[in-house]
Amino acid sequence: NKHQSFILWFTGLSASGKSSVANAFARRLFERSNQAFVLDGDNVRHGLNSDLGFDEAGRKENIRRIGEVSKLFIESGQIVLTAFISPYREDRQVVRALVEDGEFLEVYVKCSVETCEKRDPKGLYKKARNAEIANFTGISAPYEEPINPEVILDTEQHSIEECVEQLTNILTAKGYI
Ligand code: GGZ
Repeated sequence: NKHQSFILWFTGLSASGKSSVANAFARRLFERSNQAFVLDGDNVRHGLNSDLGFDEAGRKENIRRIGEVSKLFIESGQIVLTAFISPYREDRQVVRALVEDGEFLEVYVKCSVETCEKRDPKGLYKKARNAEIANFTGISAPYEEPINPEVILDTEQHSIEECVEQLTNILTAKGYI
């Protein structure tokens, strides 16, 4: 394998399916005896980064810390999967620059705002529309699409299982797994 440890950096809107695909793929890696760990809102936004909000500065610092933590995971020999909106291109680029060439794979979990809003599993889009939540990505805060991501997974057209299959095939073809 080219790389034993690397970051799969999932980026996309709220409710696009980042965490679902990342967790399903981590299970697949586990079955193949690969060491993998998922960082997402549940274990980072509520802990390490509980002091940060959702304005531009808060998101920037959120992503910076996650990048540094991911780098530590790489050093410990793991595959790290991160599932954060990470709406700013520049912030994702900062993380890419933090690790060795080829150790950062950007995975764009693609889904239109319209579909994410229809899914609205936590009712957050509704709250954002009613201005009960400010700076909500896709409604009242920007999302900058990746320009040249290593992987694009379209959760509007494909199921979570199909996306896991695609990701497996792409990483196998690239020699990562
Ligand atoms: C976007 C928000 C916001 C605002 C709370 N904008 O669907 P979720 O609930 O589980 O995922 C969203 C999560 C986004 O946190 P991230 O750390 O991924 O964001 S970033 O990378 O931009 O720092 C959503 C919830 O937190 N949430 N307020 N205003 N999402």
